[in-house]
Amino acid sequence: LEVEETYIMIKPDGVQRCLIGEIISRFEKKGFKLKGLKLFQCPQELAQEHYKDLQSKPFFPKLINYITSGPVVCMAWEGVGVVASARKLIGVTNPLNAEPGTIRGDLAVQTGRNVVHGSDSPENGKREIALWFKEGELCEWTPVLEPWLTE
Ligand code: YYY
Ligand code: MG
Repeated sequence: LEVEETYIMIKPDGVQRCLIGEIISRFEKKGFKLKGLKLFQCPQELAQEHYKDLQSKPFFPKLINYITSGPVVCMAWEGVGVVASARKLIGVTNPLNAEPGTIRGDLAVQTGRNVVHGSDSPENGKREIALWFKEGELCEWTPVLEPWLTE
């Protein structure tokens, strides 16, 4: 397993529902390293670029409206196997099918309001972090807890 980066985003419903702290704390407690964090009003064009693979889907316009309907919280997280692990913490796309204990399983009821995004591959992790963060917005740092999380 390799050190990877993933783009995690609290969607506008998560922000409006006051779930920012709850969601961030799940990744923080797990032991991944936070490298970037901001509250951000996403412009239409960025939402379209982020979800460009879903362009032809019938729900695409609704998805773009949802993601741009209020501020989101953008995060970059780093760790060994972080991409797949974060997807497990998040749970499957439809919150009704998401396992209890996952973010979507615990905190959401509909696919169109599933509170959080996570990159689906290390390549997309890199692509999405580059898309949502500017240079100088990411931090390289060594958490003091590192020796207690990794050997
Ligand atoms: O990666 P993940 O967010 O779990 O699902 P995707 O298949 O990438 O879809 C992105 C996003 O699109 C999903 O989180 C909600 C929305 N969506 C939808 O509104 N209706 C669907 N049938 C499928 C996805
Ligand atoms: Mg996806």
